[in-house]
Order: sequence, then C-alpha cells, then structure tokens
Amino acid sequence: MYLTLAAVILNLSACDFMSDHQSTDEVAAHNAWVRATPPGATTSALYLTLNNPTDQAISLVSISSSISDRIEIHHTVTEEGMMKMRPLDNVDISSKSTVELAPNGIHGMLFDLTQPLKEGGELNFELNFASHPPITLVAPIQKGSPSAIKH
Ligand SMILES: [Cu+2]
Repeated sequence: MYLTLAAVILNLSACDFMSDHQSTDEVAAHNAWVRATPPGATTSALYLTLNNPTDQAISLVSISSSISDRIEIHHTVTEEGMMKMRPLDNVDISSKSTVELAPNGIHGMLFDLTQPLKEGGELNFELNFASHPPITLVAPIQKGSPSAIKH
C-alpha cells in the first residue's frame, strides 16, 4: 500500500513539472505595437519582441492581418550614409534567444492599409513560421517617435 501511494505522488509531481515546463518553454511574442498613421498615410509598421526558449531555431517567414494584404518583413540598413529599408525573406531566431522588431531595425511593414490606424485601437496579426505553428497576437495602435526613415 505504501509503495502504491508513493508511485501516485511521484506521478502527480511529474505532471506538475510538465505543465510548468510547457508554459515557460513556448515561442511567444511580447510588447507588440503598431504605429498610428498620420492623415492620408497608407503604410505603417509592426514592432514586437520574439522569444524562442525552445531547443530548435525557428524562422519567421511572413506576417498577416486583415488590415493589409501586403505585409513585408523589413530591416534597416545604412547605405552611403543613408538609412534605408530592405525586405527580408525571413527572420531567424536561434534556440534560446530573443529577437526584437523595433524602430530603425527589423519591422513588419504594412502597405495598402484598408483603413487609418487610430491611436488607442488594436489590430490582430498572425506570425507565420517555418517548422512552427503560427502565433496570433493583438497589437495596440500607438504613436511612436517619428521615424527618420521615409518610404
Ligand atoms: Cu519598412
């Protein structure tokens, strides 16, 4: 009887460990926000932090949203002293690492917005990965500091 009980207790603690393990060990997007648009603008940008605590490298390959049929992944490069944006095919996030999509760095570029982005609203996005299920997120619309980069 004593042995059986001990086995049950061991089993329970193994389950607890598993659920803890899962909740802290998943790919996740944090601090997402999308830039509010000035009057007449039809482009904007999405910023966020992607954390990959898993043992596998992952690769962000596309971003989708109902607000735009054309969302590209961009990075910012300096060419001949000028900051310019260039499309990226994907963003690799190594095992146990974090990548920031931030102003003047990598960002999701939203073209042909179907409506203006007003501060205080929020938008849904889906991040699509190679070899990892999509992640959905809600990004608040905020006024950021004006970007030095023009399209
Ligand atoms: Cu851009």
